[in-house]
Amino acid sequence: MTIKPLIILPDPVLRQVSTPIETIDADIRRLADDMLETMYDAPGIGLAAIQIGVAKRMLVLDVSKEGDDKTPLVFINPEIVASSDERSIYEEGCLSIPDYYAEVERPAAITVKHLDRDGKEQMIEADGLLATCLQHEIDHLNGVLFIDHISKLKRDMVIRKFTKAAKTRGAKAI
Ligand code: GNR
Ligand code: NI
Repeated sequence: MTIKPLIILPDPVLRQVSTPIETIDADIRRLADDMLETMYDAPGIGLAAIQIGVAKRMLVLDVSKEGDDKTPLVFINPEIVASSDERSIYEEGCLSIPDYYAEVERPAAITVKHLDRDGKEQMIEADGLLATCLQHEIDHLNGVLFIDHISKLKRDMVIRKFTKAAKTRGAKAI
């Protein structure tokens, strides 16, 4: 297993729409393992493949509490098939937008259809942090970031800050 470098805002790769996975083979399972290792190392509670530069519709997450047993989950080609009218607000962060947090309102509960790492069809009902995290990750598969759900003023501020930081990093590398 390998820890992969994370793609950071404003890298346009984060805006790519990921494509469905057709066959779940050894390469895909290795990708899932690398994503989990990268997520645990960060540390984060979720990761989409595009965050390590792979435009495939796969996400991993683990919303278990610290101290409890780890519960790594792999979702391949996930689809939200139902969303509650009830909404909930969570303070979100993103490994691709380090050290920035903002409240986001989303459906409180969702039903997700997907394939697991063995290629078996699964359907899960999620609420709480799991529902929020799944929606955050499925957004990544569509090139959407959590800052797209906040005010344009705040979003532009964050993008400007990260664009400046990226330029400084580039200049330092010269
Ligand atoms: O680690 C993460 N924490 C988090 C907190 C609230 C809502 C969503 C998340 S996902 C984030 C990891 C990440 O960037 N996944 O794409
Ligand atoms: Ni994210």
